Amino acid sequence: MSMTTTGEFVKTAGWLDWFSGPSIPRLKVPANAVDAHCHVFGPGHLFPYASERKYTPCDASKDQLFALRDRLGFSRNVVVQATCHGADNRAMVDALLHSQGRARGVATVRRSVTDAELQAMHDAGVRGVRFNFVKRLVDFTPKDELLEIAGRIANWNWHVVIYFEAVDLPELWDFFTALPTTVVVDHMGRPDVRKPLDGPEFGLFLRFMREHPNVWSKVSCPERLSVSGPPALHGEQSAYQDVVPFARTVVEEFSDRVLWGTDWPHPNLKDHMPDDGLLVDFIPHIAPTLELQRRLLVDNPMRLYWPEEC
Ligand code: 0GY
Repeated sequence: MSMTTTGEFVKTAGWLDWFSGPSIPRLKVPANAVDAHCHVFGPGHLFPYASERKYTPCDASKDQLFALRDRLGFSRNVVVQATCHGADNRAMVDALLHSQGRARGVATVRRSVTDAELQAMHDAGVRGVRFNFVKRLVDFTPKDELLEIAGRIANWNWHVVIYFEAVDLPELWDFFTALPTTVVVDHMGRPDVRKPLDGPEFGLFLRFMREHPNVWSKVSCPERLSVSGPPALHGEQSAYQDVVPFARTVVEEFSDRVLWGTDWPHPNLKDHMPDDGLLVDFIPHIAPTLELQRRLLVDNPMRLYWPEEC
């Protein structure tokens, strides 16, 4: 099915739309499972895409996100502000407000954000801000501005989500380790899975987590990190196998500081669009025991996003 972008927006050339018929996962996730990394896009006629965006996606509404949540057997979402909406958090906040308390959010804010705006976002369910260092997605924001924001959001007991490429970790190390809050890394810091698991690059990421107990990691996005590819190419059992050792290492060593998410609606994929049901069925490859699955999908995200219910 082809999906459109509404309003005056035209999708980026070659854009891959999210997959509208995901399979029902064979894995029955535990009660209260949280999809801790997903987005909403627009719809553009209600929530226009930001002028500074680097891509124009197809629309992906809150109702479509909630339908996916139910189909996959999940209970809750963490909706992360996508860069195509810049620092205009209205689409994300609207999703939280219509979730009946079953969604929390991560916002993008600028230095100019007021305390009243932060409080309103907190009341809607926002619990973090995202700092993005992936150059194809955002323009540079000065580190002193980000540190100032981190200091302010700490007053609401929010955390900072950081998105960066593995090669940039050495340069960003001092900044990341100076952050005063819990720090959540998107997609394990995007390891190059062609490089060795025990090589210096992934070794630095593991050291980052070992030496800093405030650092958590999402073990999401095998479809984004994999070079060996999806099930259609290699058969379901070997889907994204090159990512497994990296994610499993992180899950097993830091089982109380890992989160998982679909990354629906999967922005900027170039070669294939994953079936979200199969992504759920990938979880036992990286979290092989029921105990690890419960920590990854329930205990950890609940502690971070719904501590009042723990
Ligand atoms: C992701 C990954 C990407 C994009 C964004 O906010 C975004 O635009 O996060 C990406 O292109 O790698 O986590 O959704």
